[in-house]
Amino acid sequence: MSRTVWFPGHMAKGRRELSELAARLDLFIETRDARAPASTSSPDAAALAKLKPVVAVLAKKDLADPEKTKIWLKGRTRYAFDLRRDGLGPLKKEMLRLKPAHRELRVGVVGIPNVGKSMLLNSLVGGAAAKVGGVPGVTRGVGWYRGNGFLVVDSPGILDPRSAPGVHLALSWLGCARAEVVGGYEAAALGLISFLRRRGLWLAVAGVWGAAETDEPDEAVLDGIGRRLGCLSSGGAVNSGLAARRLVESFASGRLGRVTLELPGESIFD
Ligand SMILES: Nc1nc2c(ncn2[C@@H]2O[C@H](COP(=O)(O)OP(=O)(O)OP(=O)(O)O)[C@@H](O)[C@H]2O)c(=O)[nH]1
Ligand SMILES: [Mg+2]
Repeated sequence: MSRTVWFPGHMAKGRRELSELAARLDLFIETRDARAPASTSSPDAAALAKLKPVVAVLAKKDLADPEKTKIWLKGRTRYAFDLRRDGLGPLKKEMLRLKPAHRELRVGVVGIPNVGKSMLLNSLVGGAAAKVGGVPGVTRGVGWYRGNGFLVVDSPGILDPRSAPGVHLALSWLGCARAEVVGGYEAAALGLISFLRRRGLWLAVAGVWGAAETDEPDEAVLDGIGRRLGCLSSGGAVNSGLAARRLVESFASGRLGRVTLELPGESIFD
């Protein structure tokens, strides 16, 4: 079994707590990243779905390709939100139609790290109740919050330590897994450059930085980016580690444009 170097104790504990909590909840909301709705699905969703209904929600819609999001919404996924701007009206309506087992409806928000679980929870309860942050691993344990007519449980992002290394590579481009899980920023950046070039998306992304069409190897492309961005060591050579970090972090935060990595039935690593 391949294990990532990043499956900290809080993930193992969160996983145990969630399955124990399931008996006290009416519904799970599984948050995913709209840029890769299949690869960012929760490793626990199938097991939780045997216990309680699970509704999948795509967050970060504003960072995804709008045409591709439309395709995803034609399938089983019904909700996509820019959690920084959109209200959650239709989702709340669906929740409140359910008959709660207790006095109030109890909902658990689950998903992998950094997909927007805490932000979705804050939007549901209407306030900055749960801590939100741009790096994976912000929420460390389960916590209950009160909304208008329901209780919501926030939970820590959980990765599957047994996922194929390729899955973690793609997650590192979206900020859902730390770069060190896949061997550092250079490995993450070279994987990203290779993927985007294979899919004909590289210029759409790196064009913002003035990148041009080339048949050079990926390492030389990263070098070119480093030079353009002024990521230089004291001797004037390109600091490729720094360039790699700038590329991965800029892509993850959406500063390089709206890109969706996969369509239904398609694998990032085909
Ligand atoms: N652009 C954009 N950013 C979002 C959206 N939803 C969340 N974010 C950002 O994504 C980052 C992660 O959000 P969180 O709500 O902390 O994510 P989480 O899933 O709770 O993360 P962990 O607790 O670390 O597992 C933050 O920087 C948010 O501002 C969205 O719809 N659009
Ligand atoms: Mg959180």
